[in-house]
Amino acid sequence: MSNQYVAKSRRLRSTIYSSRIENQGVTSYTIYNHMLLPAGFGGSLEETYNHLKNYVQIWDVAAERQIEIIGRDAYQLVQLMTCRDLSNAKEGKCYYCPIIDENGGMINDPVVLKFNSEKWWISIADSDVMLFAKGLAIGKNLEVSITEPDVNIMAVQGPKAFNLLEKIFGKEILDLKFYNYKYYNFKKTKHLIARSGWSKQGGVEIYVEDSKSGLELYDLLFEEGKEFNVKPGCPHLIERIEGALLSYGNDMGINDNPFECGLEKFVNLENDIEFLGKENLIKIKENGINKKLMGVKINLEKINLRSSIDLQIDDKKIGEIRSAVFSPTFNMVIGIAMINKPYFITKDKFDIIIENKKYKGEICDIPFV
Ligand code: THG
Repeated sequence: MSNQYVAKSRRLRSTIYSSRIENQGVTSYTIYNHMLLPAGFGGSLEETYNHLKNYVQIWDVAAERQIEIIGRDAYQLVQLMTCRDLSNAKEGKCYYCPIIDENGGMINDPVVLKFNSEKWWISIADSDVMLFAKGLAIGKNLEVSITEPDVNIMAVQGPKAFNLLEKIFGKEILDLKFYNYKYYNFKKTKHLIARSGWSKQGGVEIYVEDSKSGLELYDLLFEEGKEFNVKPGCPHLIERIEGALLSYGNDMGINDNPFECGLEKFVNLENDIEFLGKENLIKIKENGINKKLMGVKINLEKINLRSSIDLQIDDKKIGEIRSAVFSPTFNMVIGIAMINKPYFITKDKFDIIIENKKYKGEICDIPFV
């Protein structure tokens, strides 16, 4: 296989950290929300995985863009887009929310931050939520302003994250609870810090609005982090599959509903909140689903997925694998697959053909155990 470069341009946006991470040796990018998202820093995937699980990494995740909804009808619009009940949402909290269309299909799976009922941020995965929100607001005549402010998130992830953060922000930062956010002072600038992030290793996300102060903080994190073996990093394929953190566009899309994605915990159909696709989700819940995201384990030492691959039993398609990687922890390939009924219940063994060779795999629950 040959390698090609992606040509950068203004349309393919850089982040405020791009020049930093390029000096620090970023080796690959992916594109996310029309923006550069680092995907590798040299070294093997296993080395960076071990590093993330033992030390602390700083990630440029500015491509997790904020869609800001402000105005009298802001709550109504945010609620219209998600099946998660936000009627009792609290200021200072973050909410993982499926955003769905009129059929119940997944549009996005952002983290939603409530500031007050008239100001929200939707921290989006890779799809154009701003356009969807604008269309709804115009069609429904809602009094809101919808923008994408230039907020650049840096994540601090890993078991040593709080040792490092404490050096800069003091003991106070240790009291921040999971999926809560607060403003913390760094010199003369306040930064919004949330205890969240796309890894299961713990840490925070710093929503940088003042880029000058943010870059100063970025540099200081590396300086103060030396004793904790800090390194630049990025969302990690092995770690996120092992932790079953879903990736919109990879694991799911507009043709999958939240029940099929295992997100039923974030679907509230019992009260009278109004959101798009509610009728359909009620029907889907009554009738049951025909496919479901499941884990798969395959007896293989490596895999490099660029598109989904069918899974078969006796030459009949029973589903498709959508993300996969070799896991050092399980010592085999693990993956996330959309499995048809009844196989997501019966969990039979299946065949997968890669480069004309047939391998055996099995279906399991996610998270993997
Ligand atoms: N942080 C922020 N914005 C984001 C992401 C993020 N936007 C894009 C993308 N990631 C959105 N997708 C996810 C997927 C999973 C989680 C967060 C964002 C996640 N899930 C928790 C878990 O599965 O353990 C559960 C959350 C809960 O229980 O409420 O963290 O990472 N800012």
